[in-house]
Amino acid sequence: MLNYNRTTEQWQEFDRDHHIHPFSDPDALGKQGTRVITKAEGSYIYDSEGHKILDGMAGLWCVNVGYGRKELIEAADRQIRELPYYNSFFQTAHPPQIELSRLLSEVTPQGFNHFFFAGSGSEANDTNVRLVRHYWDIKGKPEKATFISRKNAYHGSTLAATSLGGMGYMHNMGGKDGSLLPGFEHIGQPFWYLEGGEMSEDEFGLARAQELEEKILELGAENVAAFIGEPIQGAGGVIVPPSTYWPEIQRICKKYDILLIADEVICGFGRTGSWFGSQTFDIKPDIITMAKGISSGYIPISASGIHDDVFKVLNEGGNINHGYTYSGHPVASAVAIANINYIKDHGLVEKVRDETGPYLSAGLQSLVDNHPLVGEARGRGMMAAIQLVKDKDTHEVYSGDQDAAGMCKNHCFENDLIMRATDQSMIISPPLTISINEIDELLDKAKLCLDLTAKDLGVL
Ligand code: PXG
Repeated sequence: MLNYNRTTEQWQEFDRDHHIHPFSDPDALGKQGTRVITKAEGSYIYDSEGHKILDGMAGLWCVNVGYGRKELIEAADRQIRELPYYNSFFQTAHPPQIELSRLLSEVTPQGFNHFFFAGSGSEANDTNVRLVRHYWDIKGKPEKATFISRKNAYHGSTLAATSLGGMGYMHNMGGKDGSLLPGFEHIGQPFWYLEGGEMSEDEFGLARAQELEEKILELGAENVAAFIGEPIQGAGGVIVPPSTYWPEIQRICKKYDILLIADEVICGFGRTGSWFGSQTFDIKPDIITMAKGISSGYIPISASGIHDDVFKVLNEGGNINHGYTYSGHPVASAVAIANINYIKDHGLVEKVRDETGPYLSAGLQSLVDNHPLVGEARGRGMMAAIQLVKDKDTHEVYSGDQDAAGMCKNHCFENDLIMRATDQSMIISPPLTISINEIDELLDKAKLCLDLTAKDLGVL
């Protein structure tokens, strides 16, 4: 039995001595000590010192239904007793994975009726790479194998997902481009506020989308398999593309016969005020990557949604030589079903679209209007970023020792609010169940931490 009664110091010591953390410097973290999170309820997490912390990040963009929902807990409990594991490799299946596939065909956009399961967003994107290459091979075009993505995109941390992603520091782990596979190319991101220069937002959206056409022509359309993009880039800093961007991407993919993959790992399951970000931006993808909100992070599971037009080809292509021990795991599938039903039964997508999304957005806009550090607030629904700037007119950001976002993140930590720093943006992505009162608390605390940061920087 796990001993829950250790002291914070003991947890920190064992953590330092035995645990390697993701995306962290082990030596620096060991010296700093970790914050030990022991329980959670609703929109709040609690640490081993008894602090009650408002979770403005829903874990890691994933706890869409909030913590402690008995429907999900009971689904796991029942399924682990009934059938804790069985595979679906050798002509077998089980009720949870079958039912989850059916339910996903109901909530995903029209034309998505087939789903391949994995354990994480990264594995789902690896699956996409393999299925897309298989698709083109079946169609007699095996040379159509290169993937185009964007700089500063995040698609996961396996080798293929790292390569799909556009994070230079990830590519360079293991030496220059040491983690970048051949066959993966990257174009500019549609980040108008910091990269738009003299262009209008609409002009810039078109220009960045047209980089796809230039890249396809450079590589030869006969060599390009697919374009992948998050409807709104999440980990990259909640980058909302100009309205001209996605229609142009769509046009180009169609013109050159390139598949379009929408990575909905963050945007999916209500976060942008639609079931999927593709619906918010009217994107018509061929493949959808789903994870995180599919089970609200209660248990690991992900899925690749395959459009009928693509599935028809795969269905005629013989064996799919791909799969994971935990593809469509029964307990994970049962929790995902309970989670999707919870989102439906509580009208969370509509709540985000009509009530809490506009409320959060108005609150953030008032920071833009009134706070010296806030240059822009961007986002949709329950997914937002506050852009910190040194100069609101030129959009110049702080740099070097004046790491405004790093300072702000530390103040949030001390004031029991989880708000992430990405470059010079503060990220907000709370549970979709967050109440209006809790949003007020989030905004009040955010303002307090921005004020403290402004004081540190000598601008207040
Ligand atoms: N696609 C997207 C769009 C993601 O945001 C993944 C794929 C990979 O999912 P897995 O389950 O393999 O982690 C993600 C994950 C951050 C951060 O710092 C974001 C993610 C993961 C870790 C850190 O914002 N997103």
